[in-house]
Amino acid sequence: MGDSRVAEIAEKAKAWTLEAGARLALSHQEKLNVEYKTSAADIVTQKDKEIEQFFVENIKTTYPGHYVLGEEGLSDVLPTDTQNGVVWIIDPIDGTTNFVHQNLNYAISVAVYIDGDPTIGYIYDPIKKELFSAIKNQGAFLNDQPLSTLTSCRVEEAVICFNHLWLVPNEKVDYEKMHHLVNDVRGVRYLGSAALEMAYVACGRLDSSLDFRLSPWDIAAGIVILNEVGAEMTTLENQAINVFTKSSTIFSRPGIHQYILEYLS
Ligand code: 2AM
Ligand code: CA
Ligand code: CA
Ligand code: CA
Repeated sequence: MGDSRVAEIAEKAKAWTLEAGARLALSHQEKLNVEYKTSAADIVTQKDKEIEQFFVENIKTTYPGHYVLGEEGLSDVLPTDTQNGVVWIIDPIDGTTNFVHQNLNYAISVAVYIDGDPTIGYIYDPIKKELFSAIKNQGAFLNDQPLSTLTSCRVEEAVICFNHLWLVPNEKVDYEKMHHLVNDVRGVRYLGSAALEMAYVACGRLDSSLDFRLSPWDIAAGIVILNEVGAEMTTLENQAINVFTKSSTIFSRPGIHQYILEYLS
């Protein structure tokens, strides 16, 4: 697909993302219906569904041949061959728990993958009005500010991001090794929005972000943005991430990435 066509799709994606964000920021005056998905820690509101529907309707009207993959499953079933065609990967609210409890620290994540290639990514925090964006090979931005290529940092200077479940007995990692890592780094933070955490690695607010179980809509836009700033990204087993499957993930500034992987092995 030519650059001008990509630019046109990116303009639409950006406009819809900003409009959806404005709607979410206003929705705090409304009463939220909180439903459980798999557990009380895994929730969805009517706003998640409304925002996903907003994207699906706009995309289907404007680009009838494009596919949509969204967390709340309001679009068509994706073809098994994701290497052909244009796929929009959307998380209408990433950080729904934060949306419900804090009214902040959540984001809309929108990506466009063209023939399997991570091409367009937007992560928008409508409360801070911060739009993280990238188009493949054209650099990444925070609003109009270009983001610099990430430089390496040492472990004792690193602020890393993961949740409390890593520090208690669990099926994924040796939690005692994680205790050593916690002792060695400068600080640990947990934001509660996987997409924003990736955006924060891209702009240097975090040095690494780790997660057990992310899905395509959590990471698709972040991957486009992180590619543009030279971040390292792998599964916890140091394999390449396949965006179309559920995976454990680490996204980091160079240098610190391999170091953390060694703690996990
Ligand atoms: P979500 O808010 O879109 O569900 C912390 O909860 C982060 O992990 C969020 O980015 C959240 O995305 C994501 N996440 C992925 N799978 C989850 C699950 N099963 N339960 C809660 N959060 C999940
Ligand atoms: Ca969810
Ligand atoms: Ca999510
Ligand atoms: Ca979500």
